[in-house]
Amino acid sequence: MAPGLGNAIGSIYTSLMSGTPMIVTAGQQEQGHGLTEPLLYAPLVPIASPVVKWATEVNRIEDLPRILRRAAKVATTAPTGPVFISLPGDILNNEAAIDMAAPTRVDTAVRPSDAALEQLAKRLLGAKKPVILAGHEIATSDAFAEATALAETLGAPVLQQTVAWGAHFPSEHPAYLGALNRDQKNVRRILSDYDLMFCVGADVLKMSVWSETEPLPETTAVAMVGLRDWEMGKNFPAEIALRADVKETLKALVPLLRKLGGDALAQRAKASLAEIATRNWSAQRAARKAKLTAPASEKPLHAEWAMMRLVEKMPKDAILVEEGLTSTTTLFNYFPFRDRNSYFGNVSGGIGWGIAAAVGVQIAHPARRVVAVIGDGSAMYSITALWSAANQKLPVVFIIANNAGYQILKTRLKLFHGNDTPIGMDFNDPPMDIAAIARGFGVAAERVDTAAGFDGALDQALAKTDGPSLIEVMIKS
Ligand SMILES: Cc1ncc(C[n+]2csc(CCOP(=O)(O)OP(=O)(O)O)c2C)c(N)n1
Ligand SMILES: [Mg+2]
Repeated sequence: MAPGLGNAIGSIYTSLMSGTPMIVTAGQQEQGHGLTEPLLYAPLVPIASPVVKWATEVNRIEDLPRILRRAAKVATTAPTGPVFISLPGDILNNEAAIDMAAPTRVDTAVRPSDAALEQLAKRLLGAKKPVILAGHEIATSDAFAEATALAETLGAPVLQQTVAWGAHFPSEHPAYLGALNRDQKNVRRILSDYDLMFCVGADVLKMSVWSETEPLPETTAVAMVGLRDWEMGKNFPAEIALRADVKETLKALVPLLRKLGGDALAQRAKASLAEIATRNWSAQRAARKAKLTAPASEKPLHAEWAMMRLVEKMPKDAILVEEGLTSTTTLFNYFPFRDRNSYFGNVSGGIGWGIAAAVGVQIAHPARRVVAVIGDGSAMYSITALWSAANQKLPVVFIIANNAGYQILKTRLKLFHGNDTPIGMDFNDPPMDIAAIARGFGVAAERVDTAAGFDGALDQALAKTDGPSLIEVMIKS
């Protein structure tokens, strides 16, 4: 129905951005009945169209096999994404003997031609100072090993793409410097050190807020490989753009680089990696940790300390789901991406994703622990998913960072407009008791506001495996 689909649009928008191969269905009024404009009616296909790869309505039950097979093929073919099928009531109530026919899957694990690979290899070897931009296709094509081999072979530093919504490169690898942020000036300053940016399955400098500054310096050339040609040259011209699978390409490219580069490349790469190691992600983490002191009696807690402690206490193979906004900016200085499923973040910026996402990730990875860190404001958009976690007895540990408001909006209002009197962005009248809300959904929950309280609650939550726990941690903005 139209209002139901409307409610789902924010989530479908997010799945379009993450390329989630998904078939979304919605029931529709019976064909003909819709014409009378009953309650809950509006044409569904035009509502869904802007946020899916393909949207259609079933008009005859005999068309179902063709439509379902096509929907599955479209959703799973790179670039993957959601599709939508509207199901009128008369179709849902109809019956027919149907042959579902056989599925079609398009194999996109392709590599570039030999000539294109050689051109790319020579361009990379000819660069004075190349940098690798690691994107989400490294995760989706399962190419951590190939991507680290590329960085080691070239001796090039690795930056994660500006919307770092997944684990796209192992943080503790010596070549890893961290993620680029979405501050155009900052990104431009960082990239101005490099004469070539090799984008590996990455979005090219996707930003949030307008700025007069272009994030790509004119002196940084772009080479790209990945399955999404829409991204190539979309905003910045790419000198080399290869539509191909990241893993297959790197498997062929790395040996070619070694062959063409020989001993000289090996020497240069070794020296370069040693230099990068002095300022890489691990070095930054050590320096940061050394400066951080435990806030013995401070209330509420500093977000950075809470994030550092959380990472210390999380099991090594735990999966982090994150929608913490201002409370989690420092989390990524401590939490290392170890494998491609170790982290899931909000790709679209549409808040309300986190609690529901944690439920989905825990169902997808029953053998691993899911720890979800979510802002108080964001939590309110899909708070009902706590009930689903309880209903499914999922051992998710939810950490709700309560700073009593939409802190990021307050910060931006001040930063961009000099306005220090935000309206409607505080949750202090009355204050929200999120632990009580969670208990109302059947989730074991506790509020903490001290370091010792946070430690104790975390130990208890991690020890509980028969259902979800929630820790509401009071955070200083
Ligand atoms: C669906 C949706 N509605 C509104 C917004 C605008 N918005 C962006 S951040 C934010 C507040 C987030 O608050 P919270 O989760 O408490 O994090 P904090 O900023 O306090 O760290 C809002 C309302 C959005 N991005 N998506
Ligand atoms: Mg908040």
